[in-house]
Amino acid sequence: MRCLAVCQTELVIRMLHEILLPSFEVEFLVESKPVARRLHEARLNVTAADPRRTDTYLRADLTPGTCVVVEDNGRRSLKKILEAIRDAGGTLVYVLGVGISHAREREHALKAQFPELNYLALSELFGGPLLTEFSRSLTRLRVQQYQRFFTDAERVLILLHNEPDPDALASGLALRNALRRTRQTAVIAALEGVTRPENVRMVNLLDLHVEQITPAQVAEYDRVAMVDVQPHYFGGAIDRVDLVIDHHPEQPGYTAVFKDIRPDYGSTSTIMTEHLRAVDANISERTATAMLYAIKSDTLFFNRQANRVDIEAFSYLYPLADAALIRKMEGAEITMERLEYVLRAKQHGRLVEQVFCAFLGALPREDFIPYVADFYLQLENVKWTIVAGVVHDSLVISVRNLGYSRNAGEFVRKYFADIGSAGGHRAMAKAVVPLRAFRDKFGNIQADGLTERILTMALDFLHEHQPAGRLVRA
Ligand SMILES: [Mn+2]
Repeated sequence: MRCLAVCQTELVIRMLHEILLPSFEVEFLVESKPVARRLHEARLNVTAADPRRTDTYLRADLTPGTCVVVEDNGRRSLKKILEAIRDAGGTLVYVLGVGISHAREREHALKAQFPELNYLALSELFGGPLLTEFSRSLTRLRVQQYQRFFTDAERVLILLHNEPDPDALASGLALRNALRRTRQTAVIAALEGVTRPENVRMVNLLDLHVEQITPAQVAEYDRVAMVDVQPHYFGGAIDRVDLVIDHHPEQPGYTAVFKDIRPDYGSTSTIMTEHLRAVDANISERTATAMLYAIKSDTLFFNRQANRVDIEAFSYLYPLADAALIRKMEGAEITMERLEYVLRAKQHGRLVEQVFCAFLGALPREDFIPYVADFYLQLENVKWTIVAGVVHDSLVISVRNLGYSRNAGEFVRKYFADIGSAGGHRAMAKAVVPLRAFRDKFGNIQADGLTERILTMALDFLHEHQPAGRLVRA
């Protein structure tokens, strides 16, 4: 393809020459004769001519298929140049903003007159990769610091939250990799082990080991790290931690020697991918597979709370991972007993204004509740799901939405933060409330009235900021 570049700045010309040359036939058009001479001596294909004149382009054999790049350094003559190009039949026009502080306004002003042109700001083209590089150096510094801090420890503990999920398991594995340790020298553990079917399946397929320990045993380790969780989660049971890496909102009230908390990340595995990349660590197929699966499952395959960094980590890990194994792990989601609760929700649930609400009664395990909430969110006409059930003596409530309506975390905090634990993100949230506290606040509601009561709360909440009838619409 042919490319005609209308430029004034030597640096821009040399840069375009370097970038475009292998794939384009590039010709430069400059106004200044001395610049043209210098570039000509450097063996660039350059012509000196007046860029504001139509015949300049006619002489240059401009066709509609020629890609024209015009440097914009803020000079007034730009419009004259663009007019001349248009009059000579040029259609593929790219304006390259160099040192333009209000690039978007500039673009709007130009497009009013030349709707076809494309505007690219040099700062935007370079900004992304440059910032990524710089933040990678920052991350590298951080990782090297904690690597050093952990280096002389004999026994390291990597502590996960109870019932470790794929993200916790993968992050634990990744941290052990970053610390360059083995199963013997860095123990991955939790206070309560893995029981949910998909987590069990991941543990088996990837041959992971999660040790179950007591809070007292934490003292037996020289260094303690937590991933995918922060100390407040353990309710004071663990009073010392050296390193915390997590993507949940930062909690106050604890000190750690090193912290890397990034609540805008979709998973802790995304943070760990950046850590490993920053120090050029070798990522084994097993670790890559675990992390890829974790990013997929924590972001519901990018359906909730995912951003550019998660997608970036995903594409970095993808070639390193075993995709077939991931498909196998995912197959474990559906089990007969889970289907029982899906059916129960169908019988007792209500769907009003795209909000699905169901009370499942007493349950032997908590994981049925978020499972059912996720399940019904897949339905065509559902934008919010709120599923509750009683586990031991607590009411557990899972909230999901499609992420573009009101905040699920705000909903549970508004009604339940004063009587239990309540928190979460925009698109997913959870509350755990002792039954007695729930009854004290909301009255002695019987099982059949509970679905209705919670549904009313949800609709009240959603109506607060939006007129009725226009609820949660995409
Ligand atoms: Mn997570």
